[in-house]
Amino acid sequence: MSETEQQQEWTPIHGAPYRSVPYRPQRMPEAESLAHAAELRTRMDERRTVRQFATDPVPAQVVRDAIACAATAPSGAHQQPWTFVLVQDPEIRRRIREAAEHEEQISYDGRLGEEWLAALRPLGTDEVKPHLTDAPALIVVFQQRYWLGEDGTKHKHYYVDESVGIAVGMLLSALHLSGLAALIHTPSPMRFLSQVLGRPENEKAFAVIPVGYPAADCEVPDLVRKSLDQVLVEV
Ligand code: IYR
Repeated sequence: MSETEQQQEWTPIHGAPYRSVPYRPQRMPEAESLAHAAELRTRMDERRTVRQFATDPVPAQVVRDAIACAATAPSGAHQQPWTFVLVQDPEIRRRIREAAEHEEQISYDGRLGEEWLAALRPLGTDEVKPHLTDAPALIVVFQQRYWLGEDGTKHKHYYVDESVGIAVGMLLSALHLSGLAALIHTPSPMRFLSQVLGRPENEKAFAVIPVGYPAADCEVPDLVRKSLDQVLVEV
């Protein structure tokens, strides 16, 4: 067990009462808090979704640490209903790309519908997905819809979409703040990911996240983010 991992192993004991422990983080002085918040806001605004990746390797431990950050996310009933599969093997990335492009071809040929295709046009996306093989790492995120007990009993998980969505948000933030670029890719349907990666039946693919450095000639759409005034209502 590495130093960064917790000493105590989590086990799925359903219904066990929680033991409370004191939580007394030192209160941050206001000036420090304001400075951190302003800096973080600037850093986060620099994040861009990247679709053109350099093939250079990334430090795997940075990705593992980002996944560990994601796994600190809050979750419904603290069920932590996520599995992150880190794929670096080029042959498996090739198989994922092949299957994703097969599905995307059908989607872009009309399965998405004209309204959806029109919404995507400004982004310039299509069925060709070089990022799946160019990026040196893929994180395939699975939701655990339920927990399968040793006796085969299914234990339902709650707020799985919300929990995994929050974890993925934290993952994207951690990757960005650690200097890596990422793309949240949602090939649809995603069943092929369970097959290629041999995941159990309680897991459902949620997203594929290529991770790497932007290509030397990377370009991103000239997007405008909503201003704070447009997204914040104060009452
Ligand atoms: N899954 C497709 C389509 C797609 C959908 C949305 I919403 C996007 O923001 C981008 C793409 C694809 O990955 O191309």
